[in-house]
Amino acid sequence: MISADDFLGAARRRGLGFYTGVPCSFLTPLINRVISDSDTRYVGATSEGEAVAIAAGAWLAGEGSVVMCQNSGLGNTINPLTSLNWPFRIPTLMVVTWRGQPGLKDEPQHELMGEATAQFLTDARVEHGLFPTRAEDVEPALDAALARMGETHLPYAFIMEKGAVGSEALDEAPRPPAAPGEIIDLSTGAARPKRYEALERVLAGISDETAVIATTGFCGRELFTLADRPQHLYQVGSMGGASAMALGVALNTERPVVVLDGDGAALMKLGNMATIGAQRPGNLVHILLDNGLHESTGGQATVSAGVDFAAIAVACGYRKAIRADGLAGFETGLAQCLATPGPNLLHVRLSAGAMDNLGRPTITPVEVAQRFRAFVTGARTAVA
Ligand SMILES: Cc1ncc(C[n+]2csc(CCOP(=O)(O)OP(=O)(O)O)c2C)c(N)n1
Repeated sequence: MISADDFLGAARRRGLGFYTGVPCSFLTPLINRVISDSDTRYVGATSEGEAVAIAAGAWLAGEGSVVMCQNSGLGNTINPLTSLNWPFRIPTLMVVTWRGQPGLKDEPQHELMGEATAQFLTDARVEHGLFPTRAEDVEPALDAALARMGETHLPYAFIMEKGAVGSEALDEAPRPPAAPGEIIDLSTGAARPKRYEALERVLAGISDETAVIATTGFCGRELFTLADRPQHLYQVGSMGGASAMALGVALNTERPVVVLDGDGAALMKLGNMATIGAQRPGNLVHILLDNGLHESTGGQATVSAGVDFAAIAVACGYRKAIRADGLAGFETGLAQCLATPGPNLLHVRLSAGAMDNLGRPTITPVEVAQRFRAFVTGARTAVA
């Protein structure tokens, strides 16, 4: 057994200070210490997949990041691990508990995943080893893991057995209730714009200092077709993960961060909005391009017509949520979102239809990630 500080201190000396995840009883001491220690930052995620995307965002902003989760939550990580970390080559350290370890008496719901944990990680291209349980093994284990992450540019997981870390009390300050956010309705019944027309207005309305993350499908392809710039991240997979990634970026940079989300994607990971509202990054603007469709896959309806995203955002803790239905309102709303501290949501209802000459990013995801990271961290150096 080690103490939480044995691990956290060694990790901190190696640049790992940003933690996110979902708790597990095997992880309790480590998580409790991360939360209690003012030198480490912990973002509680609503799902393990969201945590992987938040950690990826932190890495894109130059911060070493760690995801902590139960192995039963690995299923929630498979989409971002395979379609975000792998294609973009984003390394994250993971601490995954081993509930249902063969030979250990555990609950029936952990039996199958207990047998499958290592293979599951292998299949997701996540190299792994046992979490160190002797103090003298911590630094060599971390060095080996980080060396592999440096070589592969992929995540590495420590599999944590029961009782690996000695107990720690939780010293968590109660979260004060957030000042209520404001809903501004700029809807006028004007003709609904198309997504690319809104994207043109975004490009015209944001500063050159702004980092932009575009959700999967036509959104990123249209953004690339309109303009390809180092501050753009075209998130080709990990549907629903764009806003979580943007949160991870926003919490680790002083740059403005704009995320371009789709209604289908936002609905897939609605919990992201609760985490954004709780973390309240002042530099995050969440633009929801709502065409009521899964347009990129053939135009099947989403359920967004009955969803009041502005009300959800404010209920989650966003500072401001603006509704717009025409280009003029969209432009005004964007300016207001950028001018006042966030997180702010701009929800625009769009008409269907993509650009005629729709391209696909010709730059690879690896190049996109490296270029974006250089852009974001450049700002941090300048600001410091
Ligand atoms: C996990 C996952 N499920 C399904 C898909 C296939 N897919 C790609 S884009 C897309 C539609 C996204 O809809 P929305 O966010 O509303 O954006 P739009 O296509 O309308 O611009 C779907 C279903 C995917 N990429 N990932």
